[in-house]
Amino acid sequence: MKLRCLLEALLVAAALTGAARAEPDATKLFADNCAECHGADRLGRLGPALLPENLGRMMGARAGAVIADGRTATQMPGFAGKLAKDEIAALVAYISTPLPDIPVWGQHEIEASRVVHAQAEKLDRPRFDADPMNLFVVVEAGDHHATILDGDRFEPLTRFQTRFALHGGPKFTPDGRYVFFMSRDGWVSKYDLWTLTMLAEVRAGINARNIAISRDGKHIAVANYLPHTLVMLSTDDLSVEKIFDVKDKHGKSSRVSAVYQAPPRDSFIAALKDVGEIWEIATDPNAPPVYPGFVHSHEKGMIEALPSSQGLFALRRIEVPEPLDDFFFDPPYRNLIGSAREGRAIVVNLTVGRDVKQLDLPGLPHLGSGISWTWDGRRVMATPLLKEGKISVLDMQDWSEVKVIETPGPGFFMRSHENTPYAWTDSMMGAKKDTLSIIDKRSLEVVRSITPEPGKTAAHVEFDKSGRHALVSIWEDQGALVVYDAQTFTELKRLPMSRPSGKYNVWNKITFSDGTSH
Ligand code: DHE
Repeated sequence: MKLRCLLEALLVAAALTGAARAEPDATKLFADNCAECHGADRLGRLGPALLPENLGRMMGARAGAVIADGRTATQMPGFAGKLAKDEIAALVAYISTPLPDIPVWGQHEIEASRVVHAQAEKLDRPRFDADPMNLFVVVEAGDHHATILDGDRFEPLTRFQTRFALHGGPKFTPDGRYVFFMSRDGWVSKYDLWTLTMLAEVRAGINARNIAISRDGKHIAVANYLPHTLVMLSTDDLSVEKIFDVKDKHGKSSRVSAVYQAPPRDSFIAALKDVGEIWEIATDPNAPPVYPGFVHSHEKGMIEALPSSQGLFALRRIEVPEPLDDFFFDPPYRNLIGSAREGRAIVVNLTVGRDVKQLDLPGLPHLGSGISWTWDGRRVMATPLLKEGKISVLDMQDWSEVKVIETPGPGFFMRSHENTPYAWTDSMMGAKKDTLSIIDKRSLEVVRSITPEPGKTAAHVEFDKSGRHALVSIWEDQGALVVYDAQTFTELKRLPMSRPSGKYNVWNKITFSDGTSH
């Protein structure tokens, strides 16, 4: 009897040990704990999509910490009391694994996602007395909010919740009334700055990069990584106007790294991540026909003419020696400089439609953050390097390097304004992340360093409409927006904000100011 009891006890113990050793079932854990908010397909519902492409730097230990402790100021609870450490680790591994197939996200899915919050009203002027041309839209990434700031008094007009993880610059209609935001989950939101109201939203992709607005303000282009599409939306009601299934002329599919507006050309220019083509898409309804040439068809074993197109959304393919992302354009939009892999940059002449120069630009230039101005009688552009504490200044005529300006560490953004002789840049990617460098655009020397708060990341500067004030972010969850006098560099005001990742001045954006991003 005793022996049987002992045996039974041993069997129970063995079973328990075995249970403790069994691998946690991540699929079941996800279905039980996460699917309700993040979707059984991981594509997002109330909560964001949980795909490696969308999570970016939120993967690994950071994702584990969020699952364990939750996220403040969101509906994400902490699971530390409910799930064991190995179960949390299994969930992290699960959401870090790409989906086996690229999900379908076409016209039907986009249209079905539409949320209409309010109708636009007919108004002659805004509902407030602040200058509508000097408003700032401040994206607060810490708790996924946006603040609309009066750029004369530096006082918030309103603050509202945005979609999770906005990325890239919001884009404004040419009259400055409406602004469009985009989230990494592909949500595009239309907001009325005159009534301070969110109007409508659609999900144009599953993992999106950025948006651009057409010269006439009628169309929005959405660059997607997932699926491989470039989506055209009407700015009126966010309805789908066209979806480009992005493939090169040989049929190879590609992610879209970014899309930009080229105002003098009345077109969008898109950077393709995986193929050696740049796409130009007409936003002029009367655009002349584009003949994209011929291709060898492996299926049919013959040379085939590619379909030509004309008018609105006519597609022109520009072949380049290798995939380029992160573009900077010269002011007339005749040339672009794009970064290729291995520290190389390629200049493409958009008029003739081919590459004209290759440059060595080691240190990973962040061309999208570049700015340009006239120096010593010639046009120059300057771009921070993501891997080195340097600013590279290039002559835009012959693309030679005019100067390399040393900064305390690698930076991400650079900003200026027509009415200031200074350019401001950060060192947020290095040890001196708390320090901004102010460069004199005449001497190309750093003339001042500013540390808004020791030990706290300082980054992303934007000027007001007049260029007299520079607004700087303290890029922390308990961060701030700091207003500086742009001539004396003295601090004028500090507004608490939650990781204000970017700020965008209506006037500077709609006039394509030299010192800011477009
Ligand atoms: Fe960005 C703009 C690409 C990581 C914050 N970023 C852009 C643009 C591109 C780009 C192409 C221009 C789009 C536009 O304005 O319409 N960013 C990339 C990357 O490829 C990269 C390195 C990797 C990635 O994961 O996408 C990257 N970006 C980041 C970040 O980690 C940042 C610092 C934090 C975040 O919020 O994701 C970041 N990117 C920004 C911001 C802008 C931006 C704030 C708009 C700057 C502006 O003033 O216009």
